[in-house]
Amino acid sequence: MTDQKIFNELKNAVLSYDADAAVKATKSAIQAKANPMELIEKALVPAIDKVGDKFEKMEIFLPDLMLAADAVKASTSLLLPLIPKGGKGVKATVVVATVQGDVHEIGKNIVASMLMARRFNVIDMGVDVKTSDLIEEAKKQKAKVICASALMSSTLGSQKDIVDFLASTGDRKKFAVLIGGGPTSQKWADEIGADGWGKDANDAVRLTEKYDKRK
Ligand code: B12
Repeated sequence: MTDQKIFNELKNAVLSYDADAAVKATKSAIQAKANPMELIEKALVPAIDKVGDKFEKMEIFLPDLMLAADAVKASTSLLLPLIPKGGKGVKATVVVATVQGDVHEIGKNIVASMLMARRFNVIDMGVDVKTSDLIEEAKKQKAKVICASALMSSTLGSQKDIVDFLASTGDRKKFAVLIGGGPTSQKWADEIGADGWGKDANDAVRLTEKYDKRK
């Protein structure tokens, strides 16, 4: 079990918009053998959520939000490679992306890393990925699953575009389309005809494993 002091140090680094302090806290947490996923879930995510709330209430402004995000990214870039990889062999190919119009990447990166740790062949296309490019790549790579992340109400429509685009080209059944991100929900997934919705990276892995078993 990780010491509360370690979580607090990392949380406070994000809350004070300090990437250097986040790196320092992450390095000492790693040295203390803290669990990387626990650090992400119990320190980084609550801290960036708190910053997001302050931004929504206009208590802070975009430059602070950007600095806090930099602190989270600096820490996750040290933690994500440490997630233990299990077993041998490679499972299905999964294309992961943040949808067109959306540059939020932290959650998408966590999803991609967790899938890699579970031996999926992950093609991470990055952020603000054009719907047609995403589908072209999924076809080229013979992917089984597409994971699409959207963090804003204004970009939810891009998730629907993926499902609609596949239907319009007769390719809908070739891929399981999984969606996630802040404003998404099971209701939204049902509404747009996505195959699954997940609240976190564990759900992304669970659903991908389910569709990997499908013929
Ligand atoms: C960090 C951040 C930023 C950073 C992003 C940095 C980066 N490199 O990623 C920066 C500063 C760049 C930014 C910019 C903007 N942001 Co911003 N941002 C956030 C913030 C605070 C945190 C997001 C985050 O990283 N969370 C942590 C991760 C771990 O969580 P997550 O992404 O939800 O992912 C988890 C799950 O959702 C799930 N998941 C994610 N994807 C998927 C996919 C699948 C398939 C599955 C199964 C699961 C899954 O698993 C993940 C891990 O557990 C949120 C507030 C919030 N609480 O979400 C606002 C927020 C998303 N941003 C917001 C806004 C408005 C903006 C800007 C428009 C601001 C502006 N005026 O310019 C721009 C957008 C630019 C654009 N075109 O995209 C709003 C959106 C409001 C809305 N509902 O539409 C929010 C909600 C803040 C707010 N409350 O007002 N932002």
